[in-house]
Amino acid sequence: MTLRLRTTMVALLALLALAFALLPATPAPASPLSKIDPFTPQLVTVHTSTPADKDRLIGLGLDVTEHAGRDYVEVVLHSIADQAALIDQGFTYDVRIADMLARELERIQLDAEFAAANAVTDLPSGRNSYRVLADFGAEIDELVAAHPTVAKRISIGRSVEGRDLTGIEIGVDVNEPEDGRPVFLMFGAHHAREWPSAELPMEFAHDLLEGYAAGDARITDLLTRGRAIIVPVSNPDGYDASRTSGDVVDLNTTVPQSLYNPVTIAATPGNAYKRKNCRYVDGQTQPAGTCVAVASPAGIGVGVDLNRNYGGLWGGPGASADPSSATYHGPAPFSEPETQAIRNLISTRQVTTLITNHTFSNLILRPVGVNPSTTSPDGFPVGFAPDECFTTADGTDNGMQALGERMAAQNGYTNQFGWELYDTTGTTEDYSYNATGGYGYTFEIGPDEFHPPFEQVVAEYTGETSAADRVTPANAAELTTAAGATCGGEHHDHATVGGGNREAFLLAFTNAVDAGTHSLIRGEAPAGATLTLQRSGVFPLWDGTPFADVVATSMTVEESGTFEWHTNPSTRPFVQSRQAPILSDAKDTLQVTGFAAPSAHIVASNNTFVVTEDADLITATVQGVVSASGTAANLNEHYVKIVKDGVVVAEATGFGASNSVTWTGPEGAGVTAGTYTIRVDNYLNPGAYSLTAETRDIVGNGTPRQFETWTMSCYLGGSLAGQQPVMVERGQTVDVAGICG
Ligand code: 0X9
Ligand code: ZN
Repeated sequence: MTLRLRTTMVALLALLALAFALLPATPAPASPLSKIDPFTPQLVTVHTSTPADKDRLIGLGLDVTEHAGRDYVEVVLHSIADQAALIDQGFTYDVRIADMLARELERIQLDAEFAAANAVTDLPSGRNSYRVLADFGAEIDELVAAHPTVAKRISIGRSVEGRDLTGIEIGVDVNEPEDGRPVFLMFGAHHAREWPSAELPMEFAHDLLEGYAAGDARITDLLTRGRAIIVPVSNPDGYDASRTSGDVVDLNTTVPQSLYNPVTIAATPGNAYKRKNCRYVDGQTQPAGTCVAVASPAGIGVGVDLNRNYGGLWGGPGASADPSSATYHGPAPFSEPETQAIRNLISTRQVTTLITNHTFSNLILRPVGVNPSTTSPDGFPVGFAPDECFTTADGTDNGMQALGERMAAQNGYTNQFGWELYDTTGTTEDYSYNATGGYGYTFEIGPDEFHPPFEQVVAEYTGETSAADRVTPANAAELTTAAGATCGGEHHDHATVGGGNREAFLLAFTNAVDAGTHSLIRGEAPAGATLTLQRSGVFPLWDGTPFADVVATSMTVEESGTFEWHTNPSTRPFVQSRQAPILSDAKDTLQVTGFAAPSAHIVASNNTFVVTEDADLITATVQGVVSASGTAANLNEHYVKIVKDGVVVAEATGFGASNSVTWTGPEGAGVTAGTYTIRVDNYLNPGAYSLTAETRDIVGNGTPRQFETWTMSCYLGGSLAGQQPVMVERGQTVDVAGICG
């Protein structure tokens, strides 16, 4: 029977001493650890001098963090193979944390000292150390017991290994039927190792409930006008594995005892740096415990990246089809029970604002996830989110960018698009925004670690961070230029923080209950009537496949005989922004069959495209081709850019069989006649490519601006009493007459 150790550092040291005492007096024939990959994970800063370098790096499928700047990306190296992949591809890097296991042990030590010195902290719960999985459910039960009319435990589903996806719903009269109030939704721990992302939402639950109990006017107002739903651990299997098998593990569990490792106590980080969920075999469930019992290098190879598994443009740039990749998108959109449960929650409530918490990099990220000039499945640029800017009735801008700015002023983070560091598809907020129109953000909490010493968690919540910890990257302004441009607004760097993430969360909740940034449907109906709102539609996956989606929510009419239903707009942003114009035949065209680039070199090919007459748009598409010798081209390494007067005006840098970019001219005003350069950046590719560029005019609106309606129904005593289509836009209030007949 193998010896399994999960131990504190003290116990480990004792065992190490014992192990050495038991070693044979004669030297072993080889190093006792020679059979074991001695590599411990490292956090390294990879130099990427161009954005394309960054994409090329991401294409390697390594464990890339969100911590990146103009010329670097931080990457976790889990094995010698990871390290070799970097070196082989000619990347250079600096080591930031040379031994993440040692850092893990150091953190355990620091946390023990911190807890010993601080029996109670400034957190709403007073906690002084990280929770374990069971703490969340137990604490939710305690909160509900202490605040029974304001808090309710909910279960939204189960994980791959059958663990409960537990949440807490908070609002005045929370046990009464749905009454048309909007929902502010918050998630933590999609990624296993990102522990603070579960701590902060849980603290916010305490804050709301204790604030309400203490008569705090602002919190009482929020909980009267809306409900908060908090699911602190979205990936409980992975979280539990990371949290509890992150301590030192005896390698005898994976390497049979032999002369070479008599009683070896060697250390691995277990699952401390696991990212994904615990799916071992696509589509199959498995007993609880498999995730920690079956070895995988630092738990990273196994599982689906839940934050690539959602349906919004699933399967596109920044997501991998390779199950061993850190960003494996899974075999299908919503293939995982965890994302299915979240989808079900978002589709059955009117979630007007959402924050999904992650670590790290001090960022507030918002849709879209892909460079806006990338050609989307319908042939037009992906574009900016239609609600990037939105002017409310009072004349102020309250779009997603503006709310991001206000929150950033509180937590001191940088407010920017999801795509600014790297493309992603299939993420939580891209899906929820596309499917519902509810504002959605990813928070990347903390400056530099997945799970830093706990003291930092306290500071991130309260805002008492040290200056050093909240410094935004030197190039933050550069990274957010595009963000500043779109609403005609300015970007601000937040060198100082206000009320920390506590205050940022409160601002998000405030937006969630403000009808000015969503929609309101009002009317009269008999008390006790059940009203429903339903909308079916499709949104495309990245390959263009239509993917069906239904939102179906309900409420009960109260004694007053009137209702006010806070909803998302009836037309989804994706539909609203897609007008599917009819295009003319190609006007000017360029056709090039490319060269075979020398291997392991970055080669830019500049192709001149003379546009003889003005046009509405220019599209350039590059495709890898099979070389004459029959060698299949690496189809993943061509980027295509439209260059005017030496400036890249639009580019597509995704990984895939082809890349296509569409430019509609400055501010969409059309393309003027002149000489353009269509640049193909060809990476590491001995194959060739074909390039097409063409201009076209928009000759009509195939489908004029599309609208969607909610189907509103009234049920009296369980039978259908009336039904109407209801169209309502963002910021609009619609009065519905006679919905119950
Ligand atoms: O890559 C991710 O899933 C997130 N970063 S992390 O380091 N926590 O893994 C970032 C997701 C950003 N999503 C979009 N803005 N689309
Ligand atoms: Zn994450």
